[in-house]
Amino acid sequence: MKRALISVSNKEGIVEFAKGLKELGIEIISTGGTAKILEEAGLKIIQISEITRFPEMMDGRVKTLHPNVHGGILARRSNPNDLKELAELGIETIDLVVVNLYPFAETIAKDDVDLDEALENIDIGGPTLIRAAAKNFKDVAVVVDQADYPIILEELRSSGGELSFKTRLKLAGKAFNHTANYDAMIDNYFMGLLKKETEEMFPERMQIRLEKVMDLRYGENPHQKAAFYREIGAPAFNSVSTAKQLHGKELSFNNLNDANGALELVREFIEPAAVIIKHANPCGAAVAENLAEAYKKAYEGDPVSAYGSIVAVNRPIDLTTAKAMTGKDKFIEVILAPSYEPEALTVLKERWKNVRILEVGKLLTYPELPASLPIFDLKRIQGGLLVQELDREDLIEEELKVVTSVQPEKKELSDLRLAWKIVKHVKSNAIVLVKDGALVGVGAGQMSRVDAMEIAINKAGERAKGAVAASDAFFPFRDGIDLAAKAGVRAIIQPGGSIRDEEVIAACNEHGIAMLFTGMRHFKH
Ligand code: 93A
Repeated sequence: MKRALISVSNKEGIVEFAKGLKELGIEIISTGGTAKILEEAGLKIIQISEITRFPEMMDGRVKTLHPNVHGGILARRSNPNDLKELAELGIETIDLVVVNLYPFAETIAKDDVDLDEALENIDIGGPTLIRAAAKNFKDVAVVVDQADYPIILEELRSSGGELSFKTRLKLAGKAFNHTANYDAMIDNYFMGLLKKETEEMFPERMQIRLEKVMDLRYGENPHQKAAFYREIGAPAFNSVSTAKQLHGKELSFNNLNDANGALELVREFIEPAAVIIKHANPCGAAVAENLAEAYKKAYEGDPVSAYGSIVAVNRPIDLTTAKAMTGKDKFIEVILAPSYEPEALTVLKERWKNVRILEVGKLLTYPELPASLPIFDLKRIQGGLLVQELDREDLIEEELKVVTSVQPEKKELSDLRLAWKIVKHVKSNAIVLVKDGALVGVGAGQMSRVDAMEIAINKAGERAKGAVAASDAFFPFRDGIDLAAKAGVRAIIQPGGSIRDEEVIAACNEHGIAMLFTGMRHFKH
């Protein structure tokens, strides 16, 4: 390796890297801003204009786009003709290309960005350098990620200035992935502009691009290989993908899925709330005046199922809450909270060596999530993904109607609202029973609604008396209502819209149950 071309927007770590290259006897060619930084650090470099014999033009729009550069990168070292042409034209080979691109993502993430600023931040020369070097990876190495600087230096030092075929191939793959993502981001931005013009929800080429975060030990089952990918360019707000792990074993595939379910449910609440998740469905959920109380009420929802659960809360965990969580016979797999008071964290860590403790930062509630971009909900099917907007709707007050002659009491009304928030996060067909601000029974993922009702009632046991129920979609028959009445349920909230609504409402009036229609269903499959 004799010559490197360095042209980077993000200049972090570049001086040390360039120094390392120089020590190995590698010459450095560089563009305007990068050259300045390197020279200031006392490194002797070759200006790009000395290579192109052209000044950088039009505010740098054209600086490296030149045959003297690209010939030097693209020449096949094993092809005598390529080398002869280079010699005749007085072009020297370039063996290492170090580039990171104009910060397009950061630019368009700003609130007040205008089109011209966005366009100026579309890098043309950079991707061209990267793609040329990656194409010719048999002879040239390309570095696009500053995290690779130390690794590259290490290998160069130990090998006497060469990089292995495998390293070059790996770098080249990463490089093409990088430019592909970069272009996809630009496409998304343009499609977003077009969307504003046409008001189309999902423009034709809206791209979902994923970037690997890490390999997972295994998938849903130990014989399935798996990895965790992050959606590139997704609106940034606190979620499982951005959470910081403070303690415990590595998160598993199922942990991540359940943790996501827990966080998305607890995001619903404004008052202190705790939710307990098993297999992506809630088995406990409660609101109270303080977090410790909310946790205790959530736990009482179904203490048996809470063993080995995922717990999420929407307030910093204090000592009292931590103590309540770590009681005898309790076992929690994952805890998610905006933050932890130091002594609470100690209690949790000491109780379980392996519990995964995640800090998610202040939780945004559904109405606070960024409204301008769609937040996607992705569902896997074989060979593809189903893409929809996230279901972030709560009750629409104008749509909410009492349809029975029986009116709900004030306390029932607040439980009904709570039940409606919870049922949205339960797999369909879903029925939940709520009493005194806490979930007391769940029927999840059933093929018939009446079965879901029966399971919810059985779970609630005695507590069904005086409880309220929520159903994620309409009741097709009155059978579910009859069961609820027998168990002592006082009020029901559901979307309505069945051809048998009349019959269902009549059943409620007969039993003295109040019924509310929301006009919106919350299927979750
Ligand atoms: O405007 S460009 O698309 N035209 C070019 O010819 C070109 N060559 C490199 N941008 C170009 N670059 C980019 O400049 C690199 O990708 C890098 O991000 C940046 C480094 O510029 P400087 O060294 O002047 O800070």
